[in-house]
Amino acid sequence: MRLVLLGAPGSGKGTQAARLKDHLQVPHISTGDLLRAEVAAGSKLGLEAKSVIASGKLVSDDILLGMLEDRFSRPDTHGGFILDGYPRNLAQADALDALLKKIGQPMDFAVQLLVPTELLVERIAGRALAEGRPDDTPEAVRTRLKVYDELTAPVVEYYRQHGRLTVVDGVGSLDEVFTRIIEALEPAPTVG
Ligand code: B4P
Repeated sequence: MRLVLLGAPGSGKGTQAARLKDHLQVPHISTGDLLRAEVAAGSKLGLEAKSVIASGKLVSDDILLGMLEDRFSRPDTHGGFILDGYPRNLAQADALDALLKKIGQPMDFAVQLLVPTELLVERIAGRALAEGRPDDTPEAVRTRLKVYDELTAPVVEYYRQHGRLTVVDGVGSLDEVFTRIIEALEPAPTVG
């Protein structure tokens, strides 16, 4: 299965993708994790991305596409994947479709996790205390939510218009949200 998870920061994409990966037996590709690994390794790309991530803005489309092409060239993606954190703007959505067409792996589903803003802020504040991620500061979170509304929300419409969007209520326990996603991915029973 080829799946993309969409949702605002804190909506549970990374959290649910980690569970879905075991259930669906396909790799979890998180562009946030790929970028954080570059930062941790101190690579040239990581050095370029570090301050952009900490500010809550988007890293350049060119860097992301290069990273993604590299990831999709690995054979573990040939049987499907869960993409989390990409696309984050319409240019990335177009680039992804072109890339997947080129490798003959069109997207099956886009799942949007829907969570109200107050709850997003609360969850990220919880993670800030637990993990101290540099982009979980109140100022960076404000920027990330604004970037989501302005640049990423249109991506949800993009998948809706292409008939590939499923919206899932992201409020509830981790198990509840997980079960909703699995149910949303199941084919509708045929009648008669
Ligand atoms: P990401 O790593 O994608 O960060 P995110 O949007 O905050 O989502 P994440 O997956 O981490 O959190 P989740 O909702 O699971 O991106 C970080 C940065 O990298 C971006 O700001 C940008 O700078 C850069 N970047 C990444 N991709 C890019 C791209 N394509 N283009 C340009 N730049 C890019 O969880 C959040 C918290 O909620 C966790 O603490 C979790 O435990 C909690 N939670 C989850 N589900 C819950 C539930 N049901 N109940 C209670 N708590 C829950």
